[in-house]
Amino acid sequence: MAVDLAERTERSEGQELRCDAIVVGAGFAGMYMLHRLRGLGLNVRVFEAGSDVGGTWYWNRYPGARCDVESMEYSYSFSEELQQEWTWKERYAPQPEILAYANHVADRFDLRRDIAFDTRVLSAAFDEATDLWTVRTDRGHVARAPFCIMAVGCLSLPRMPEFEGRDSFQGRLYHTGQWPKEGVDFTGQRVGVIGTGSSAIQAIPQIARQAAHLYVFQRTPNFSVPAMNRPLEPDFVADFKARYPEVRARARRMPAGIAGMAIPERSALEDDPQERQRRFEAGWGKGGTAFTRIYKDLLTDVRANETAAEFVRAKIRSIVKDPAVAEKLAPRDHPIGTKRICLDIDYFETYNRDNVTLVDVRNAPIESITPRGVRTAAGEYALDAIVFATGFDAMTGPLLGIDVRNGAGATLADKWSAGPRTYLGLMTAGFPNLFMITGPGSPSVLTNMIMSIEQHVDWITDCIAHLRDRGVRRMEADPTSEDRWVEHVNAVADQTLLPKTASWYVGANVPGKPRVFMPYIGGLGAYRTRCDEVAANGYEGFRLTA
Ligand code: N01
Repeated sequence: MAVDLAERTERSEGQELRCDAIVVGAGFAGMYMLHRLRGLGLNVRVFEAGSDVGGTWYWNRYPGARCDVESMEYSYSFSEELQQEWTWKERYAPQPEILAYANHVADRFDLRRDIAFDTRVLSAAFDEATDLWTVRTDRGHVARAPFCIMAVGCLSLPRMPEFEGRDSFQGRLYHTGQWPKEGVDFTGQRVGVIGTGSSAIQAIPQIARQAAHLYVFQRTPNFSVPAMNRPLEPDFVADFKARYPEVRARARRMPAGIAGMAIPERSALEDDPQERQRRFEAGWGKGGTAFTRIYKDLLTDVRANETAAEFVRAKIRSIVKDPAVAEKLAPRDHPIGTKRICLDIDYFETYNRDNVTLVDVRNAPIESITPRGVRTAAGEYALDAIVFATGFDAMTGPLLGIDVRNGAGATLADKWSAGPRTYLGLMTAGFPNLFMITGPGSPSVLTNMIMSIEQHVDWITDCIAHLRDRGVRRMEADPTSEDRWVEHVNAVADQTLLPKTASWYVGANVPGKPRVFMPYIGGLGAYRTRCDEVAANGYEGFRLTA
């Protein structure tokens, strides 16, 4: 591997690029970063592993893929013209529509000319003598720039469990996060889906409609609430668009970066059971992730949480006709909302179909993949296709998948061996001029990602302008500020029920990954205020070297 890279790098000596900033990734973060840095007059180079823009929405093309933040809010706010000219069709946009939007943005702002597609960044190394980052790609590019910005996404490194015999399977294997561009036709096939996270819960009802038979291999049942998706009425869209300036201003200050998500004031324990039932019914009927925000203490008090959890379990029992299947689908191992709550369209209803079988792989685990299908402790299931809906090495995975080294040759992987350490999720001490967009320690995955992305990109752009105007060559996080921030991130998380649950938020889904609650749960509004204060105080907590 190393020899191969060295050869390719040598061959590409002539292609060495010198620019002002390198951006890794052309999803929503990389695209907006490019646009903003161009605005500063910088010469920017973006490297993207996919063949086109879109990031998450480029790769996750599985049937049923849809965003769980409402479309009117899950879109860029930086351009009034853009938000007026684009018209979302449904409450929750499906993946093809979001990808079309990403393409529209790329065309409208002429982004592609600075993006190298089909190009994976392999390494990034800082040189103390020149204050330059050198980035190498799998296509032999060697690019140097004073700034390197990681826009690699939080859920972009798919995770495939190492089942014995995986390569022996004679049928087709898919991962939801690397879905074939041309789509997949499951008509007449026996299909197995491994996993019951957000991706599976969206894909299962769609696959069940096509397949001859669908086997769902479930290890842990998940809480899901109905999306209550619907087409958007033209009047609603027009009114929303007219109010965009105030909606966006509110969203920027809200904890989840969503204007329409109210901050609850009541405790679930203040209401009697009838009133709670009424409120949960109303939330269920409305649909959406706001279900866990019906009461202020659902994510902080186990007893309050249990009232919502039991409401959902009762719903599952009322939807799923076979009581034994309903019981298996009812989550009991974690408080509701401490794993990312799922939104579905007919998920539980799907288990009433004759061609769907729920296979419990908690009690009878998957032992191997065989040439014919999946073997569990209870027997073998013959399959034509297996869909891995097994998630991602979240947040740190995409960053550590790149060999990032500082001037002393120390790697980011070493620095983060006990878990990620950042200051504000924007930089990590010892790695100057390396920025992360929605990095660990920032609100990121707990918020409307596009709002969080815009906040980071705007902050980084202002920061780079500040450094340039003052002739600062090097900026890095101060280790003490970083320690304090990491403590703060943990302290805020510990006030909630989330860190105790074995979720991808804490790295529990990847064997051997350090157990650290990675995102910042203090809310986007409060976080934005902190970032703005830091900048206003001359980038307090960072070391700036002229
Ligand atoms: O992945 P996941 P995902 N044997 O990690 C199972 C976002 N997203 O792709 O819980 C058997 O949640 C695993 O079981 P267990 C969203 O933030 C958003 O679904 O470890 N099973 C679990 O059931 C989401 O949270 C949207 O016991 C195994 C599943 O695989 C995040 O992406 C849509 C296994 C993985 O679930 C990730 O979601 C989709 C094994 N060895 C995704 N290994 C929307 O916006 C893993 N599993 C709507």
